[in-house]
Amino acid sequence: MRVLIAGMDGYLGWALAQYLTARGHEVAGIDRFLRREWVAEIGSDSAIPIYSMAERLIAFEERFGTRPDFRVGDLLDYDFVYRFLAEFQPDAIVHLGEMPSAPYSMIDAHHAVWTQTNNVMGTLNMVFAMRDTCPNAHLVKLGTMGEYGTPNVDIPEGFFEIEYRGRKDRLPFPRQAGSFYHWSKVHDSNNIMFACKIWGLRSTDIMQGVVFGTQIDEMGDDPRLRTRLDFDQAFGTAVNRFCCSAVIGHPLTLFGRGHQKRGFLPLRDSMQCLTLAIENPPEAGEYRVFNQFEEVYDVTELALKVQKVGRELGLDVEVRNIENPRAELDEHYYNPDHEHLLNLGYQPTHDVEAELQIMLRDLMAHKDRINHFRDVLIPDIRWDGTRRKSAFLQELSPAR
Ligand code: USQ
Repeated sequence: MRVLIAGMDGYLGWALAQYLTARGHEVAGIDRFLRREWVAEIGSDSAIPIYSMAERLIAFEERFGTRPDFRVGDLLDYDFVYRFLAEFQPDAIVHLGEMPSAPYSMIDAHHAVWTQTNNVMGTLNMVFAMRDTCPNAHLVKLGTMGEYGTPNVDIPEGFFEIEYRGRKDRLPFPRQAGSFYHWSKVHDSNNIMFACKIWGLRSTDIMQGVVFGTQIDEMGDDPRLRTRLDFDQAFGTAVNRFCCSAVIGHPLTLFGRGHQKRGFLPLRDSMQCLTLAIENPPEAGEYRVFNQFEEVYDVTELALKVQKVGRELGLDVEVRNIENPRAELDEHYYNPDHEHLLNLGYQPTHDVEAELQIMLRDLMAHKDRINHFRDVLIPDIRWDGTRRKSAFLQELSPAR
């Protein structure tokens, strides 16, 4: 299939380009390299060194015998999106090209407005360009499990049957996102659902959990094929942060009581699931929702697993609860469905500890690099709009 990846330079996009090419798909890519700029703005860098796109593409061709048709461009530039879609005529578009950080969107008005403008307008440009150039293509849109929030009832995959005042309907399950970033994904979902309804487009909206992992097998040993791995307070996800902390002897930071439950999945499972969605498109006019995660874990449970695996590798790993900079429940019910991908053949990686061991070994090779940026492990972006650190955080990093 001809697959266009928007956001090909990112954590998922660069891995997906390799995973799909290795399976015989023809890949094209778009990126404006904003992720590199955002992480630099936070004062950090990827723990795993990453190369320029020019160097990446040379390595790609050496390994796979072909390279993606890659263009530097902005999804907010409608003419650019229109022209590229018209020319490439994709069978599937994987839209990963959004600002992905909840804390970044909560810094101030500027960051919140920017996040929603970038994410919502980029997706609108994408669906309009699809309508006018490749209406039969399949839009695989990266949403987030965070769209649902943490309701005190089970979470279905997008829709649920409801009986209200004696009448029944199948309606979108209520969304209760927890940051302006997560709300941008809700707005995208609504716009895509509407575009499918009125224009007959087809889309899979992926409600993905929190991803962790440093590599997939397709990358081999070539450092130029490795994907980025962030650990700063904004762009680092929980387990990736825990592993980087473990490597440099920084306490693993559990926010609040640390009993937030989320769906987590290794990077290699994310690749498998996205590929299953691409290879099994919905009908024309169908908008379907997949909840994409391997299993639900409590963040403390994962921190303790990192501690255990770290100790086996000789690391001195401390786990500490700190004041939660976010406004979220840290003790709650959480039971989302995730049948759709399993029905398509998803085989989850159940050995989380083996994955953590690979991660810790990979990251131990970059200990000095992580240590250099260690201050970014400490969260000071708070949901109440202030940027201050608690006494405990001052003790960890008095310099900031
Ligand atoms: N957490 C800690 N300590 C940390 C970092 C996070 O306890 O050092 C907690 C957070 O408070 C939260 C949970 O771990 O309750 C997950 O936090 P996260 O930063 O790993 O994930 P989140 O902000 O929810 O966002 C990430 C990705 C985002 C994606 C989302 C999927 O950055 O793009 O949409 O995971 S989900 O969480 O299912 O909404």
